[in-house]
Amino acid sequence: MPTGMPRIMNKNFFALIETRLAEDAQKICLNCDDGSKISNADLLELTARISHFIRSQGIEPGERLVVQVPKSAFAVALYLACLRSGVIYIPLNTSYTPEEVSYFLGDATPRLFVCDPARVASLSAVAGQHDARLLTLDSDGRGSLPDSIEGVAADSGTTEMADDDIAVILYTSGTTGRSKGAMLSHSNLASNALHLVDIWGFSSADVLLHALPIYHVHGLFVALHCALLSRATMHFMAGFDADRIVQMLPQSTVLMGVPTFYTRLLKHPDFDREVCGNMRLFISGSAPLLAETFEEFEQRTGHRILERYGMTETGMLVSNPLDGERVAGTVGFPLPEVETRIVDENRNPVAPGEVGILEVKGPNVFQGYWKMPEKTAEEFREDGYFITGDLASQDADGRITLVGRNKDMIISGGLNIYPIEIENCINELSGVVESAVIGVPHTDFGEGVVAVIVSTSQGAIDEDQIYTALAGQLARFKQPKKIVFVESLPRNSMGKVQKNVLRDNYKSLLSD
Ligand code: MLC
Ligand code: AMP
Repeated sequence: MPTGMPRIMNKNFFALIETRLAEDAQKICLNCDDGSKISNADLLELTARISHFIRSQGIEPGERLVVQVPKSAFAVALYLACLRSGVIYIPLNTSYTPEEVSYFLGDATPRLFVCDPARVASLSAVAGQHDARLLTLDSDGRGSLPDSIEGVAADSGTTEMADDDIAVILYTSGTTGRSKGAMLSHSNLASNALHLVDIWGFSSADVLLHALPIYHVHGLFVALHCALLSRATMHFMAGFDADRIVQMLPQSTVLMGVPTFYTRLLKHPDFDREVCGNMRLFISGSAPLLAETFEEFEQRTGHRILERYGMTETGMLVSNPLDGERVAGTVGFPLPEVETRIVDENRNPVAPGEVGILEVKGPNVFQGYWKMPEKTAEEFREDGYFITGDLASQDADGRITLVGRNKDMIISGGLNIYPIEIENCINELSGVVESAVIGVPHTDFGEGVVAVIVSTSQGAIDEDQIYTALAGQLARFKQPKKIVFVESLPRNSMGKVQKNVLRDNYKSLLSD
């Protein structure tokens, strides 16, 4: 059990958050971009009112609430209210199309679906189709959900939860093109959050620049939980804006971001040692941080970025040390209670320095994929280790370096994209014989999507027609940044498309 884990019977993660926030009720928790300041007491009160509303709708613990809303203090309270009432919270990327949202509603069968009022026209039919009641919430905390809690009293009590009860389902793309809902329990969240607060030295003196979206592990769990449990104040920003970050850095102590945050900051003319003078820590994760970014950052600011590694299914797994050597290109050491091993294809442990597949075990590892017991079983070994699909090596001192992925996944600006989902959409278009979607180096996003397409005949389909067709189906970040037409795809003797050849052929297409 991590230090600081109180011996409370109710394993509802909200009980822990509430205890921590209540210890300094007047402290500012969220310092929002619109100038509003939300204290710990304000947040708890809003949470209790939303929770009362959720319960009054007859929504029982274990039932689901799906949200696709812009970032706001109200959205944070909505998340906490779900934890509090035991209702499973399911956040969706705000750029998902109605077609994508329809899949998630069909799979999760939520009682309530909360969306941005600006999208009601395109989403109300989808909600109706899946029997979900539709409510709205915008970036200013306005909408039919806030209207519904007008005058609603704060309820008392936090629903009793056991260790393995599900708190959140986060959808993650899959190798089959079908998204899987990773089920995270209350204790998965609590154990990971408590360890991160400890190992990164979070305290109530911290001011966290929160510029990440709150629908993924990084912004929702890692950043938010660290700040809430330590009673740090958050500068809560709608999204990443380099000008705004530079402006707020002198009043902050910690920034968490994907590597694109850091490469963009390095391009900012006013980003220097002086504006970083009050900062104690820059943390990077979700995608590989290039050694050259690490080095340039240190030269410019004097700070060595702390890189860490994690996954939706597991929360954070490995981190460079707060005190101790942070080595560029490595992700550091396993977190307390996280067991790691690196194995070859025959499942035998590899020698130090050798590359293999990283497998992990610990109290942070998820409870399985929602309604997919077979898929869940495939991803675990008999002895309970979860197969990450990441290729890594570990040196004799225990330090881990990620060297690639065993899964056909692209990470663009910290967002994961599975090529098969895009290939399936392209292959259905008339005029297309087949396609191969690859990730190639991208100056801003680290990797960018390129679609290589074979058409039935020259001119049978053009780029614009493909972009138009994909626009209705796929979120913007998944759409190819470039399309290339070829006569045929390179294949090996087994007939498998050689994506490595394509990646090599087009490696300079999206970078300077
Ligand atoms: C935006 N676009 C992207 C993109 N983000 N395209 C590819 N990849 C992305 N990540 C599109 C936009 O729709 C737009 O398209 C064009 O690219 C330029 O957009 P922008 O205005 O420059 O983008 P911006 O809004 O500034 O967003 C970029 C970003 C954002 C990097 C700040 O993507 C972001 O916040 N990423 C973080 C994602 C994250 O939280 N990952 C953690 C996952 S958890 P057009 O054509 O319309 O102009 C995880 C586990 C772990 O992985 O270990 O943490
Ligand atoms: P997700 O499925 O969105 O949770 O993304 C998890 C994946 O992101 C991991 O399996 C890794 O492939 C990748 N990832 C996370 N952190 C890092 C990192 N620091 N360096 C390289 N890849 C990372």
